[in-house]
Amino acid sequence: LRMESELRRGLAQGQLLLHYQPKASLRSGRIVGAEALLRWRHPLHGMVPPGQFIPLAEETGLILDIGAWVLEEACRQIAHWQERGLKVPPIAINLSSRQFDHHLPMRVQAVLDQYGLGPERIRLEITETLLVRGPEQVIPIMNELAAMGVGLALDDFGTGYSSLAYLKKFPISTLKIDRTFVVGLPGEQNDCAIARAIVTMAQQLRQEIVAEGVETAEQMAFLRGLGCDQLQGYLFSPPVAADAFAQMVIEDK
Ligand code: G
Ligand code: G
Ligand code: NA
Ligand code: MN
Repeated sequence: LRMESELRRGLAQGQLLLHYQPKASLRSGRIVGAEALLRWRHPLHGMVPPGQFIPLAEETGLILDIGAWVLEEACRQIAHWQERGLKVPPIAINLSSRQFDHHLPMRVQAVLDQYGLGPERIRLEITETLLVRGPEQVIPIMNELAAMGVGLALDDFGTGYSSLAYLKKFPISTLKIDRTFVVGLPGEQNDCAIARAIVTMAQQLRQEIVAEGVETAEQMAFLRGLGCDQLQGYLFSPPVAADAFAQMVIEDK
């Protein structure tokens, strides 16, 4: 209860911020995207990672206000970078399943309009937990976002409920291979088989594929060999503050 009110106050008092983790092309090595990741700078406890407060925010519904803040803050930051002449790649924003209602497309459009951004400037990362509500609930919302030109990425792929039958009905432009399958590459045969199957399937479905949690050069080499498009992970860069990310983009020539 105490943490809930502290988090609410933290949101109101500007204690939340976004870090950005770059995604690199496995072909060129260039920065081709980034994921915005929430941080809470608590006045006493310092930087609190989202794993420690997002579950509570989800339970209490505070994630709706936090999610609205994240969307706006990411768009504000992108617009700010663009005004400075920075060529920032598309920024992926995580969405809680609870944000995924029929108002969402309109809300996203309003924030894009507010900051004068085209839909290709952002991506939305969703997780398989959305599917518990059933495809008839979520597919129309996904279709609306896709029609607006906002790309959807399915995060943590392979860990949740997703049935392959649903996958073909979803207008998903990107699959993110969960890091639990990346960690064992290239030594673990099972992880190799799973990674290969996911990449092959994504290619057939014409989805872009991002490997998460890439920490070693051996993992990178294996994923490149599979034809995976992008990597995200500590090997390339941890999540960094906005200014540090901007500097990486400037130096990425
Ligand atoms: O950065 P870290 O590994 O601690 O993130 C933990 C979890 O928090 C991840 O699953 C990530 O997707 C989630 N997360 C990070 N930022 C956001 C956000 O802005 N919104 C939502 N809903 N989840 C986020
Ligand atoms: O659930 P989601 O995929 O959004 O989680 C992203 C989280 O993974 C981020 O909070 C980030 O801190 C973490 N992360 C990013 N790269 C790596 C990595 O190379 N190794 C590990 N263990 N975690 C990572
Ligand atoms: Na994510
Ligand atoms: Mn993920």
